[in-house]
Amino acid sequence: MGYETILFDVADGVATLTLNRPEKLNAFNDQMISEALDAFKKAGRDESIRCVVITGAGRAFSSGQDLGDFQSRGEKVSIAEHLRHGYHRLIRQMVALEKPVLGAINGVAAGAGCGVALAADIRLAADGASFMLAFSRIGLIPDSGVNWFLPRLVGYARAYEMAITAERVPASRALEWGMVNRVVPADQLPEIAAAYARQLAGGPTLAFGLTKRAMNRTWDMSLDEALAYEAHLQEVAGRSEDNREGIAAFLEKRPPAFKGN
Ligand code: LHQ
Repeated sequence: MGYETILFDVADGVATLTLNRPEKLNAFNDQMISEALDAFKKAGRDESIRCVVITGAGRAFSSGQDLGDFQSRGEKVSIAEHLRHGYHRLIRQMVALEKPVLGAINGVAAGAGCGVALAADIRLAADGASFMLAFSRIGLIPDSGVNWFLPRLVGYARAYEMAITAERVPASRALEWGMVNRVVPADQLPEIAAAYARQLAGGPTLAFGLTKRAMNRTWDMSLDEALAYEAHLQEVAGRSEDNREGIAAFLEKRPPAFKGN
């Protein structure tokens, strides 16, 4: 599939997906959603890809749904159907991908763009970036996973306030609240994100993926269920080549050479 609304670049074990409609602040139209979905599928199938970076071209990460595009479809369109067919598949794909997904949040992440940013596993933000639940400004509720991700990250009161005020939360506050892992100078974000992603791509990818699965699935389990589930996944990780390599490297006092399996 040739892409027109995203860039997809693979190098050094890292796939970088750049949302690329900068004149619309990378608002999502159907084509962009389906191209991003295709790119994440590729990242899942290609074993040489061991980390994915998602970022935006220009001054925004993403302004969410392309409102002009959506309005042009007329009154009869079902938002629920649009969500199920598009954003839900993309967000599930990001969470189901058993490789680290690093959000390099270069600018404003609004509406569904905020949902996509929050679906990444780790977020690095440019110092000028911001998060905005723009939905209530147009009389909608948060969607694209925001109701699930955001209260878990920042707590209910902050999440609800962000939703009903639609205020822009700057990167510094997002850091204080735990929405982002790190804030870096805007002009250094691409290099810092790329270096971090390369480091992650050199890690024990199978264990990173199983950790993602463990943390996502145990969230609403009882402690007993969670202990049983992590023991089951640890059995798998414990049979990996990377586990053998990690132990050997430790005993031989050398850096490990993980292959990802
Ligand atoms: C845009 C957009 C945009 C089109 C900037 N669309 N053109 C799911 C399912 C179905 C229906 C509805 O929604 C959803 C989920 C959602 O995502 S709902 C939330 C949708 N997003 C918004 O409501 C955010 C709309 N954008 C904004 O509020 C502002 O653009 C922000 C605060 C993000 C940035 O403000 P500024 O930095 O002042 O930029 P700007 O507003 O001047 O935008 C630059 C251009 O981008 C401008 O076009 P123009 O031709 O005038 O230069 C905007 O019209 C265009 N643009 N967002 N979502």
